[in-house]
Amino acid sequence: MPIESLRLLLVEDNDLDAMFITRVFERATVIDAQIERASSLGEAFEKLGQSDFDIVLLDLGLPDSNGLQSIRAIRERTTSIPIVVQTGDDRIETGFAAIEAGAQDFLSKHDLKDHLLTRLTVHAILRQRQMLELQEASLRDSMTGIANRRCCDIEFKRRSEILSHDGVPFCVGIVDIDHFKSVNDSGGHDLGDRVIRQVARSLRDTCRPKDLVARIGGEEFAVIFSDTTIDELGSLQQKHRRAIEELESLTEEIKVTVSIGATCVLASDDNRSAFQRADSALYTAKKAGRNQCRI
Ligand code: GH3
Ligand code: MG
Ligand code: MG
Ligand code: MG
Ligand code: MG
Repeated sequence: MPIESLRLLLVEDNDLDAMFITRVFERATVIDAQIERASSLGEAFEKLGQSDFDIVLLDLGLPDSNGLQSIRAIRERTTSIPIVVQTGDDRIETGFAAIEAGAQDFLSKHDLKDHLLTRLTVHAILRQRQMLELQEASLRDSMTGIANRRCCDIEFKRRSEILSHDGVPFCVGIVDIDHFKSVNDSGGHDLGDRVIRQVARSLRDTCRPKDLVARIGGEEFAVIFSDTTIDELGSLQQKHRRAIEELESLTEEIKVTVSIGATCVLASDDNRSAFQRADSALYTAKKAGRNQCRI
């Protein structure tokens, strides 16, 4: 993963030290660092409140704080930013104490030149990766691995904007497993969970690459049919319904089917109004006997 730019908060009271570090980054070609300098812990707090940083490079001797106090004080404010400590004290114990206080790494001032760039870049890359993983996890349903409601809301908003700016139509559907309570009742909760995962997989495998399938409730899923008109909607719904009807049964007694209600989204719709229409269509499909689709 390339680091295009590194936002570094340099907390250093010594002008010469600060200049040296700034120059190391200016000369570097692999990384484009934006450095903000704070000369005291107080100033560092101000800057941390004002902008986002990828990393903090912290001098342990500051006019308004000293040693491990600085690390603890920063950690109280933010847990996610990596702190790399630089110290003139070469004893390994000092480094370990810094880690214990909440820093990610420590560098001796005596060999800063050799290690500064690589170590800071590595910490910044690790942090970016962690943030990406967190972001991805926040959009996924942990039980099925497909998108969750939050992801569905974001995609709905995106498609709505494309609809109003460029007139590209789209549709939404709600898929609900039929008589799911009886699956739980007869086969237990674990079997119920397996059925939910099986249905999620089928929906995901049946949808087109441009569509989104999300789990929005216990045994309820949403499909966002991108770039789709009402004329195409019926056959797309049926494709999903049939794929699930044809799934291999997990047990002999249980035949899994779903009902699907869908609607074409209007420019005047918001998330709620569109899904309410899909939900009424779903209700009609249930009342008509289940294992059916309605628009
Ligand atoms: P209908 O055909 O009308 O949809 O009937 P139904 O039984 O599927 O509908 P209902 O909404 O009454 O029941 C849904 C059940 O799903 C109730 C709840 O206990 C169960 N459920 C919800 N989330 C989960 C889950 O994550 N795992 C399992 N195993 N069951 C769940
Ligand atoms: Mg210093
Ligand atoms: Mg100092
Ligand atoms: Mg339901
Ligand atoms: Mg149901």
